[in-house]
Amino acid sequence: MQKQVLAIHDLSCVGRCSLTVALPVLSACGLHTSALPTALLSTHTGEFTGYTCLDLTQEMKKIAAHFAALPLRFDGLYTGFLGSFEQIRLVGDVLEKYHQQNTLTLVDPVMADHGRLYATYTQAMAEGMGELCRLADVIVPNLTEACILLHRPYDPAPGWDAVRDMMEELCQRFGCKQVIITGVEQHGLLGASGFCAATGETAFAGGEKLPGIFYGTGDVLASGLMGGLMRGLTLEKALHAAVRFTHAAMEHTLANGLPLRYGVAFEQALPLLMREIGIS
Ligand code: PXL
Repeated sequence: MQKQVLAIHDLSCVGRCSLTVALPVLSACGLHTSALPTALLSTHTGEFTGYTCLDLTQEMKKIAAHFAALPLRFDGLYTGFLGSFEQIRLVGDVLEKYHQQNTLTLVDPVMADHGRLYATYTQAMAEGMGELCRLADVIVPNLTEACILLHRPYDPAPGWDAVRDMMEELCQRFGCKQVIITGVEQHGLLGASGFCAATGETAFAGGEKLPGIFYGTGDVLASGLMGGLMRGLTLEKALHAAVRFTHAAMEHTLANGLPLRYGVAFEQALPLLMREIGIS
C-alpha cells in the first residue's frame, strides 16, 4: 500500500524551501503527502527583506480538528519551520495523535544557521524545539541547531570526535533513535553525519564544497532523507542518497545562473534521487 506522510512546515511563496520542497520531493519518492502549513510567508527569511509572515497557529487548530474528524493515518510525520511558540505544543499534539507503532517521526528543528537564530525565532521557541525533538525517531539539526539544542557554544568547524560526541548526546538527551547533523565538513568535503543510537554506528556523506550561500538545502536534504527512510533504506544509504541529491541540486543551481536566494534547483536532481532510492 502507498505510504502516507504528513509534512508540517511553512509555505514560503517564493524561494524554494519548506513545503515547496518537501511536497514535490516526497511525491517523487512515491509517497502520498499531505500538508499542515505552519505559517504563510511571501519569501523565506534569509537574504530577502520586507517579507510578509502570517502565523497560522489559529488556523492549524481548526485544520487539526477537521483532520481528527477524518479517518486519517500516517506512516510518516515530518516537521520543520514553525510559526510561533504556542504552535510547538500543537505540533507536538499532532505528532502524538498520529504516531503509531510503525510511524516514522522526523523532526527537523529548523530555527537557526551560521551561528544565529532565524529572524522570526525567539529563545523560547528554541527551547520548545527541544521538546518537539523528544517526540522524534530521527532529528536533522544543522551544526548551529545542534549546538543550540545542547546548550553548547557554536563551533562552525568541529572535528570528527566532537561531531560524534554531539550526535551521541543528542540521541541521549532527546531519546531519538537516529540523528543526522547537516553542514558538517570532513576531509575537505561538506555534507552530513549520522549516528544510530541502537548500534553506535556513525556515517558521513559529503561532496565538494561549492561557492556561495545556498538557501533551503537543509530542507532538500531532510526531505530526501525522509523519502529514503520511508522507502525502507538504512540510515547510511538514505544519508548518502540525500547528500548526493542536495549536492546535485546545488550544481544545477550554479549551472542555471539564478540568484542563490531563490533556493536550489532540486527539480533537476529529482531523477537522481529516485534512482538513488531505487524507484527508477
Ligand atoms: O529552510 C529553512 C527555512 C524555512 N522556512 C523559512 C525560512 C527558512 C530559512 O531561512 O526562512 C520561512
